Amino acid sequence: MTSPMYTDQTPADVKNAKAVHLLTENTPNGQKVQIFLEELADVYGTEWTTTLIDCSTNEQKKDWFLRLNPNGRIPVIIDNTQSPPHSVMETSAELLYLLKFDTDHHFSFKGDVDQSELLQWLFFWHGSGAPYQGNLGFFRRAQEQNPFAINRFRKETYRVFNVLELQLSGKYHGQPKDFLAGKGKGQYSVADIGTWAWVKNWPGSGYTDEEMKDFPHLVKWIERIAERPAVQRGIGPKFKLS
Ligand SMILES: N[C@@H](CCC(=O)N[C@@H](CS)C(=O)NCC(=O)O)C(=O)O
Repeated sequence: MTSPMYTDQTPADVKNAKAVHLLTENTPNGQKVQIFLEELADVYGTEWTTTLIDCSTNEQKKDWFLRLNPNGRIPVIIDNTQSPPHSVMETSAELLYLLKFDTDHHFSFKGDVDQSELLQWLFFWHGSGAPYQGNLGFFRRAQEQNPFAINRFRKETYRVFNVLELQLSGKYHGQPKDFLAGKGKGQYSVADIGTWAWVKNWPGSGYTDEEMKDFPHLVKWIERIAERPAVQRGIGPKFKLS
């Protein structure tokens, strides 16, 4: 017998959602998916509903939530147009799932080679960026200060910023790029969305303006993406717990 996806404890707005439903909190990981849904709304009119989770209360560790994501972390999307509803955990898997709405390839690529670049940069940040910047934040905020750990994650995040700078500067492929993946100057894609949501927080991660001068193309890329209305909405008040 299969265990039900929703229980008496599942909030009504989650249970009763009809289309894509997002469980999120306005953190870098949450923002990745928030931004992409806003982008899809601008281009395709995609509609979805949202439940804001307050992770400080450990709602994400409760049984009703673990049925949707046994990892007990936000964000999660549930596609209620599938029968039974289909839940997706892990931000990059969520962005890739939502690409099914991007039928005209505004945020992805038709060609295998360009799409392979998108996947490389999306995975690069997921596996080699977010864990370092996330741990840097964790150890910087921790009551018990551990200089060794802070130094390790600070250096690694800085190194990873430099990898992004190498890609955007075109140092090894001839031409500066506006976006991480795609031919020539590149095309804005979910690889940029997944990465930007974290990297834009460099001041909060403790880097100085002086240090960021080492990454001029990365800083311009942060500013370029920040100008997008969907990005501004995706990190804006509608996703903030009151
Ligand atoms: N690898 C996961 C990370 C998700 C994650 O760490 N989410 C954080 C918020 S940024 C969270 O839920 N923290 C609460 C907790 O760990 O209980 C993903 O990409 O979805």
